[in-house]
Amino acid sequence: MPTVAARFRRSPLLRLAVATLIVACPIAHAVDVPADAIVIEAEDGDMEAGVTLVDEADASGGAALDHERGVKTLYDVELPEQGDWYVWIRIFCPDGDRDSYWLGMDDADPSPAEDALGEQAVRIYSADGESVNVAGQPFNIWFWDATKAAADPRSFFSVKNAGSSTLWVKGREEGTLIDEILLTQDEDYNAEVASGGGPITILLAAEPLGSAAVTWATLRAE
Ligand SMILES: [Ca+2]
Repeated sequence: MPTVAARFRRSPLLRLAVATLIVACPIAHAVDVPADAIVIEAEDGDMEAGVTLVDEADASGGAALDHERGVKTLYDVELPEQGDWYVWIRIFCPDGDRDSYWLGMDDADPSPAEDALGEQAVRIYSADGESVNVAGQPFNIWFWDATKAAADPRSFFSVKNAGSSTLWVKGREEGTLIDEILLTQDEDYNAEVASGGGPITILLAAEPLGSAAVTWATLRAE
């Protein structure tokens, strides 16, 4: 009795069928990320009232979040090093009135900082030339962003102490969707270019808080 693998090797038709299936399914492709990258599903955080879970086929995990203005989702992150952690988010912006988010981290200094309804945060919004998939300002398309205007400095948190910290997303313009968050100390890493705007696969099922953050280095070591 030939094994399934042997049958597979012997059958060009079966191989073609499987290849077609793989191409046909919207499986997130492997994306290069820095070894220290921490990838977080937006919907795996601790959501305050006023956060809406949105079913979204093009989002990682099939879901994204919408936030009323001033409402937060919180994430427990374990940062192995102090220093500057750059933050990227995968967002969907319907128009210029719904195209921004604030992000902050407790016990860390955001840069560039601004007031987010009483707390210091970075503001990330869609701007010309930020998506690799469309010219002009990216509306109605998922893309990764780390800045205000495309040429502005990338947003980061200056973290004083390694260890457990609370990262948060705060709604600024309701109707802007957020899918994933990525943290890395690699200033040169560009999540939009690396992913082509697509989701970055999360290989481990994340659980709300405590284990929401999974480092790529950890995954690769397993
Ligand atoms: Ca998601």
